Amino acid sequence: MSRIVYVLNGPNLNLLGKRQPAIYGYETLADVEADCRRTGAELGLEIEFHQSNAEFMIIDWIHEARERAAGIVINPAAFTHTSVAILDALNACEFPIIEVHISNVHRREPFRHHSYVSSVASGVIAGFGTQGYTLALQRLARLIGEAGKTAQAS
Ligand code: CA2
Repeated sequence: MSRIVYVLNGPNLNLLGKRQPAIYGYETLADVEADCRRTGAELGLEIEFHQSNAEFMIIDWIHEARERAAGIVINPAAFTHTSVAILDALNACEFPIIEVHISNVHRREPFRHHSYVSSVASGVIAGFGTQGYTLALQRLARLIGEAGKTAQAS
């Protein structure tokens, strides 16, 4: 069974650590990637880490993950609140999906309170800073492990 996990990041997250540290902290996206790779190694997961400002790139990575991965951690950034296309792509996946937001979106502007992605996510993490990514990987490892056990038992 696959142990590949895609960690996908939406628009402007390439600016992490370089602007608005009061909201998003001081860690850069490269730091987040290193954290994910370290945690992934501890959990026996192979990490495919990507960021794009283009919606179609994120959709293409979801399609790729659908063919070869065991799960997705996704911070769709602003596409969270706008993209039916990303929701449709995620709906075609049969593995667990964890939605991550660095900030607590529910404490921010009302337009950030609705997420298209949450309806297809196994779980949502918001407001834990960049630590949310490693928490999401820990949960995903548990869910993937459980799926593996069920498959073996049946
Ligand atoms: O809290 C999150 O992780 C968000 O997904 C971040 C998105 C925002 O649109 C969502 O509502 C919540 C924005 C990502 C932009 O990241 C920046 C980082 C540093 C400087 C500027 C933007």
